[in-house]
Amino acid sequence: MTDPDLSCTIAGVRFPLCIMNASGALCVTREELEALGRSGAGAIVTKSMTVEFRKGNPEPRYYPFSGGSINSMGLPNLGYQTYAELIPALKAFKKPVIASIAGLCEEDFPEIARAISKAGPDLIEVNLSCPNIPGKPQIGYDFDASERLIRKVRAVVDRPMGVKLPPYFDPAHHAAMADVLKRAPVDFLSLINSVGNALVIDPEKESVVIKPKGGFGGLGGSVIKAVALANVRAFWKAFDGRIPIIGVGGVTSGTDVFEHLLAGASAVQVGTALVEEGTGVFDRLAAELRAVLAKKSYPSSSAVVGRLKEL
Ligand code: RRO
Repeated sequence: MTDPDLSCTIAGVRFPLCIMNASGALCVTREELEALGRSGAGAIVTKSMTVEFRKGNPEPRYYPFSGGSINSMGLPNLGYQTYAELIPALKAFKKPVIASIAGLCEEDFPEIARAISKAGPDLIEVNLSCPNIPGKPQIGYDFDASERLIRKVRAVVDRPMGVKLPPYFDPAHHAAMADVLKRAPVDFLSLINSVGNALVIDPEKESVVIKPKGGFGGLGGSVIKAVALANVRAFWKAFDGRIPIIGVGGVTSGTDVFEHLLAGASAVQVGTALVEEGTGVFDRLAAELRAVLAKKSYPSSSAVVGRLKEL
C-alpha cells in the first residue's frame, strides 16, 4: 500500500500534515515562528497576541515533570502589530498560518481581530481560555460573554475563525457551549487549552514549582490527554461531526494522534512535547502516525476521523 496521506483540510484550508504546534509552544518570537516554518509542522500557529507587547508573568513560569507540564506564562507576546507585520514572511513557508488572538478585556478582541485579519493569516484562532492572567477568569467558562465576543470578532474578520476552548468537565457545559456555537457559528474548534489552575508540588523542596499565582497554573501533556479526548468527542457528537476539530492535549506519540483522530479531531496540536523535544517532534509524530495507519490499513488520517467505536 502507498504511504498513508496525513494531510487535512480545515475550513477550506489545506494542511500538508495534520500535526502542528499548539499556540504558546515555541511560537512567540520571529525566530521561533520561522523555525516552525522550516520544520515538519503542518502549520505555523502564533502565540496568542494581545494589543500591547507583554513580558508575561515572573519566572519560573513553566515546569515539566514526568507526566506533562504546568505553566503560568501570562501571555508573553510581541503585540499584534508585530505579528501582523510578520505574517506575510511566515506565509512564504507555504503552509497555513494560524493567528491566535487573545485580549485582556472584551474590546481588545475585535481590535486585534480586525487588524490581524487584514494581515492575511489563513485562519484565526480566538483564545477563549487563557487560565493565567491574575484576576481574569477564562472567558470560555462564561457562556454569555463567549457568545458576545464571538459575534464581535466575527463581524470584523474576513478569514475563517475558530475558538480555542477550555476543558469542560460536565455534559451540561458541553451542551451549553455547543448551543452558543450553534447561535454564533465558528469555522473550527481547537480543543482543549491547558487544564487551568492545577497545582504541582515538589515534595523534596516542599514547594510549588512555578512562581505566579501561588504555584497555580495550566496543566498540559500526557496527564490531560483523556480530558482532551473527552472534549473532542463531546463536541464532535454535539455537531454530528459537522465542524472541524483540532485536538490539543497529551500528544506525545503517533498513537496519541490516532486517538485524537478517532475521537473526532481532523488535526492535532502539540504543546508540551514540542517544548520538551524541539521542532523535530513533528517528523517523529508523522512517522509514527504513518506506521499506525499503515498497520491498520487506513489510507489516510482523514479516514479515521470520528470512527471511535462505542460498546
Ligand atoms: O500565556 C499563558 O500563560 C497561557 C495561555 Br495565553 C493559554 O492560553 N494557555 C496556557 O496554558 N498558558
